[in-house]
Amino acid sequence: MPLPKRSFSGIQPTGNLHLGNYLGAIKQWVKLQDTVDGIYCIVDLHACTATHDPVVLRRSVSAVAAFYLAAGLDPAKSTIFVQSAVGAHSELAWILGCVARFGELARMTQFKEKGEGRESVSVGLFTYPVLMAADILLYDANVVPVGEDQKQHVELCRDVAERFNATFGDTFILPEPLILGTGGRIMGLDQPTKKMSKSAGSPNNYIALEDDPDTITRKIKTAVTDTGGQICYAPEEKPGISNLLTIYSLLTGETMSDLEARYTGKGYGFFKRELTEVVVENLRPLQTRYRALKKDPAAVGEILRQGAERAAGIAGKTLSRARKRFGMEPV
Ligand code: ATP
Ligand code: LTN
Repeated sequence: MPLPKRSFSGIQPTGNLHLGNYLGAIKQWVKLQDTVDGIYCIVDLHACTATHDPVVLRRSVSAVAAFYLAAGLDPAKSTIFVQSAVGAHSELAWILGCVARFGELARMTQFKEKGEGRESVSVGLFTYPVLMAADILLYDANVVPVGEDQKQHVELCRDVAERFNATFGDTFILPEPLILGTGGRIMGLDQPTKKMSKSAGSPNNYIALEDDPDTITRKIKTAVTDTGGQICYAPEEKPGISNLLTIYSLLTGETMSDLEARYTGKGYGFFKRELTEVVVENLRPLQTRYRALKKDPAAVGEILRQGAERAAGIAGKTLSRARKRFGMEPV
């Protein structure tokens, strides 16, 4: 496959970023940035699909931006911006909403999971994947590096783009999801059969990128493991230890078989202490950069402003192409 030219992805500013977000998404973005034009968004419009506090939302936007930078996204190589700063996202979302089908949105598992058991859900939560399709298509993205849970949304984006192209003429590039084999789905520490999630009920579910060493130690110590006590990678039979091994392997680059060989005959307690060390040491430089960036909100704001300017230039061209094809040229 020829090298992808552009990558687009985003994270919702809805809470503490965690290891799943880092390993499943952000770490991939950083890896891609020397070979691909990366555009990375803080998707605040998506964050409003659940009840939100405007003040907390603004604070979370700054925190996510600082984490993108602290994790290694370089504004000289990648474009970083806030979704609501580029109006084209909302406009294209309306157009695509008239092309997407109610039935296909109703099949989205994220909508079903997030809506489950709630008395009322916003229309925005239902149309969420249409806005996500607009995000991706506006930038002619070839690849979308995301965690496994977003695969269905990227596939929907392709379907909607294909339908638009077939009906109104070639307009959009069809994107491919880019998902890590292991690591595309980091599981919750307290419930290793479900994905690690910032909206999980308990903070013991995730290791937040901001967690201090004592908190990380406590969370790994209490992480659910499996019966038997062997340290081997078997996600179906031993989801707890397999998840911890995945985290270890992704952070150190060591293969699963090397890790299994090294920890044969060692107990869970020993393995967990070594994993704690790995997590703490990997997060330390990121946290140091994060704290420095938090002290300089003007610098982060300027990076976001410049990012939005570049993003708006690219998005504006795609939007006017789509508008023309859709019959919205000025009369
Ligand atoms: P929420 O649980 O509130 O929906 P989230 O933790 O899933 O939030 P998102 O903002 O929805 O976070 O996801 C941002 C990116 O991180 C996406 O690419 C998503 O696929 C990825 N991601 C989220 N959780 C995980 C996980 N447990 N493992 C791997 N990747 C993940
Ligand atoms: N739905 C994604 C966030 C998101 C996104 C995007 C990811 C919104 N727009 C465009 C990739 C490309 C999520 O992680 N929940």
